[in-house]
Amino acid sequence: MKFATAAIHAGQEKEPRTGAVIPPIFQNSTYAQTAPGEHTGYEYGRTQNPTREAMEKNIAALESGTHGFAFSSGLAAISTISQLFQQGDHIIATENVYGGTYRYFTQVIGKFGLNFSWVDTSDLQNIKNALTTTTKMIFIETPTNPMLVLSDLADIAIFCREQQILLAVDNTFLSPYFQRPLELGADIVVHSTTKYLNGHSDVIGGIIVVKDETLAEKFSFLQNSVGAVPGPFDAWLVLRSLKTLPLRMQAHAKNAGKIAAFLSDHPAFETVSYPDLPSHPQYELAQKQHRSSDGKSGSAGMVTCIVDSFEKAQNILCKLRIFTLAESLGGVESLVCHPASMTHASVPPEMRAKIGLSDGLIRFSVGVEDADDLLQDIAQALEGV
Ligand code: P1T
Repeated sequence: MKFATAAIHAGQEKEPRTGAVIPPIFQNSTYAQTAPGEHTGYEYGRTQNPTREAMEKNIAALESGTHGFAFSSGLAAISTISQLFQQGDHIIATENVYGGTYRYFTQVIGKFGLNFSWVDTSDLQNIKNALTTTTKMIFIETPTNPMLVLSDLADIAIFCREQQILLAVDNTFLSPYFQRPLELGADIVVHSTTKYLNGHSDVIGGIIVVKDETLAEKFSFLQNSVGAVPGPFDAWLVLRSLKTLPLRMQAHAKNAGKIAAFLSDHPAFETVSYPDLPSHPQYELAQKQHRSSDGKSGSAGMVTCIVDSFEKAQNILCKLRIFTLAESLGGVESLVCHPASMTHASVPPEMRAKIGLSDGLIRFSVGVEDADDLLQDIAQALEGV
């Protein structure tokens, strides 16, 4: 099945009693048993839910995986990955990740004896230098939030295979429409489904996808044992949204390309970053790695730019009208954010300085509105800057 067909049909069967075309919301916590231990395969809502299962199977198919495990947030999914490990284990992570991921790794699970090395994973040599005898996983975010730095997944996957360590990839910024890490050799893909997968800014959720039976067993055990599962209605909303993922991703990329080009022509900015701009230092890698399954390249809707002061950034952020100043991304409506004070406020200033996340950095999540309206909105916010 091709991607656009899988987005609409994978994991979904007509409901057997009525023939309902769309899987119903099974809003129940438990299932009747005919005798102790004799049941339909469904015992308890934390362990199994048919609506959640349909959504998990659908995303697993889109990511070229075999098993999906849904969670109540992206961070709940990321925290479940960390529970594969034990005290003394070492993880190499991309130095620029979402602020909440950094906070969880450093301030929560780091206290329980997991050790982290934060490196610029865009250069494989940095990963090699950080490797120790206790390294168990490399955790990559690509493109990074918000600096849009890429890591070469195929190269890193070869290294991980050689060293027999796991490769986990946060694929939130591109969605499986533009990047499928499992096809490039990764072991684990994780998403905040809050973003492009749901795409309508009305759900908080997360998912892990794998294609290895042993990892699938471990995540099935952890999902049930830890219990950070989404409710059926949230699972259903994501499933509904996935049907239009290809259409939305193409529209995000088209609009973002126009906005990135407009911003890069404007003198107000020190830098403008978008992986599909030829000026992006990893443009070639983006062309290779960010590909839909039918061969179209594209880099979704995240664009960042830097002005030389916080005051200038604030001025622009507050003047925008169609772009709403808010955390989050990946919805049909355009958002804008000031990462230093919002999404990455929990990253220490020294680390923000190291990765180039300055107070003048503005992050756009370009939605699917009419591009002319978005460009006009930005143009009026830039008047006098
Ligand atoms: O918010 P939650 O569903 O828990 O997802 C966390 C998360 C994980 N990974 C990436 C790459 C993310 O961007 C996020 C959440 N990010 C934002 C809320 C944001 O505005 O950047």
